[in-house]
Amino acid sequence: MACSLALGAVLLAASARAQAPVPMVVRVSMQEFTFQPATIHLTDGRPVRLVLVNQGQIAHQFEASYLHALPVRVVGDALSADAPGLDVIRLNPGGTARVEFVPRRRGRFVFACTLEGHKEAGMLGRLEVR
Ligand SMILES: [Cu+2]
Repeated sequence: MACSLALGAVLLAASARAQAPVPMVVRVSMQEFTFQPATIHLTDGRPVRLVLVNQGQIAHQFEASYLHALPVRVVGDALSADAPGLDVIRLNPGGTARVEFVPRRRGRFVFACTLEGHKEAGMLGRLEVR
């Protein structure tokens, strides 16, 4: 009895994994002083994986108030973390990180590099969630 219950749980886990939607992958390049692309189109409810890559000569950050209170998974060169929200990700030159989340609100939301002077120099963009 206990044995068949365990098997059922395994089958359930396997089918849940098979049905998990494939995330939309968007590569976002960071450099002095731009994000490329500057406009990221997302779909409400569709999982997304942002692949942030710092291709500049100095450190840059990614901050979006949209992600402050949204569950996210961050996977970097040396870590993997699930968090109830994301404040900021800072990447050194050549650094890369993946940010995974499911958009839960439609609209247009600004993101930016919040290192001093970078946003003012034009290093910002927009999440468009439809
Ligand atoms: Cu910057």
